[in-house]
Amino acid sequence: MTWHATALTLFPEMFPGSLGLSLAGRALREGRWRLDTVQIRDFAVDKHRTVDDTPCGGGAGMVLRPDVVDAACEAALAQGPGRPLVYLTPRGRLLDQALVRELATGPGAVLVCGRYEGLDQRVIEARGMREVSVGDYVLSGGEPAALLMLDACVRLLPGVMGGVDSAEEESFSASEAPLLEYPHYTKPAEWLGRTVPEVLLSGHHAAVARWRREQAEAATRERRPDLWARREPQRIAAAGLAS
Ligand code: 6GU
Repeated sequence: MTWHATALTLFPEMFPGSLGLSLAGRALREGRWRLDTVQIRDFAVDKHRTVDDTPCGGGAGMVLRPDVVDAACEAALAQGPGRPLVYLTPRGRLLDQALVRELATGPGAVLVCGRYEGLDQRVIEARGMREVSVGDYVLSGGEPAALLMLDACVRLLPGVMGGVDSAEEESFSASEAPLLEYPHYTKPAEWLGRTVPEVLLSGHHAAVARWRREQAEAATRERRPDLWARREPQRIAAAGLAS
């Protein structure tokens, strides 16, 4: 079955957006995945097509009504049942490659995009939505987060990344405590007085591999001490076994 995404949104014109111009867009046109949108406003019940209301208890902003969002979810799932509902919210668990892999290997996802202050908590619970954030910063809506998540999932689908083994070698693919990637260089060998590291021109494959590993470790230690700390225990355990 084709991997099937449905975006639930007040702004369906945002899909596929710039994804349509890239690898993911080509794969979409080739039928390697399917993308639908559901306009939440179509499920409003009153003549003004109201989707939101003021927060109970007071405060700023507006909250999307649970009955309206629930009806939109029902319509999305009718197009493809059995898919997880993912609510994009800064309150969610952080998106990581493990979750991307899990979603990409499943049947697809319904991506619920909030605007305003968000969704009424009751529809999140009643529908068993998985709450996911794409980082510790605030977007004006869930749509850019949904597009980001789609990009990350779609590139893992069979036949999307043209036979490249880069999907395996990259940061965050293989192990649970990955390293950042080593830096990359191409021609010319000198540019604006900056040279390509000597070892990369040496033809010495083992030396290149060693240099890249050192660079990856240094970058991870300096830029992502959180990732480095997660892999330190592994290394110690491995050294202990070796001795
Ligand atoms: Cl998923 N939505 C919004 N509105 N802001 C975010 C986010 C999601 N993830 C990080 N910031």
